[in-house]
Amino acid sequence: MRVEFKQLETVSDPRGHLVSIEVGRNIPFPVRRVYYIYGNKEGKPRGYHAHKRVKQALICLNGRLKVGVDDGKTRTVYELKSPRELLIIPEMIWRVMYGFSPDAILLVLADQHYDEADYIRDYEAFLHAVREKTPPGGVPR
Ligand code: T46
Repeated sequence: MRVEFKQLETVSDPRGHLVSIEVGRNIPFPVRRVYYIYGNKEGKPRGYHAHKRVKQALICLNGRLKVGVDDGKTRTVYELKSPRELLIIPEMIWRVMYGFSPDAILLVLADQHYDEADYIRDYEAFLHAVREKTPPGGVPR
């Protein structure tokens, strides 16, 4: 699984808009945990970690924010600015969330329950773990 940024199918009619999240259709993993982040203070970035196993799907329900993702080789920044956008982040991706607008609400769907032991919070340790998995030449073991 790779980082994926997708537009969610939206059903619009004169009343407004409806977006449906369905495991196996637009979410490529079972969902065992849902959490959301709101009221994030300006200039207070979050994240700075990777997960050993947890996969997540991020949707900015209101406002906007940026998400920087890093697989150990390439860094990409996504701006989440619409509830129609979905960012899938698989395991072993370093992430930083920043640039939250005051009204931002970030919804996260995760495939596993919360477990601090799943976090890699040291960037050097993350790089080391990624390089162990991918030897020179880039062919994963
Ligand atoms: C991630 C990004 C997108 C819980 O008790 N249960 C939970 O499900 C989560 C996610 C966190 N917590 C506790 C652990 C910490 O004491 O909430 C506190 C803040 O967590 P953290 O500093 O890890 O939050 P963020 O915003 O840096 O990262 C979170 C998720 O932890 C992480 O998995 O990918 O959002």
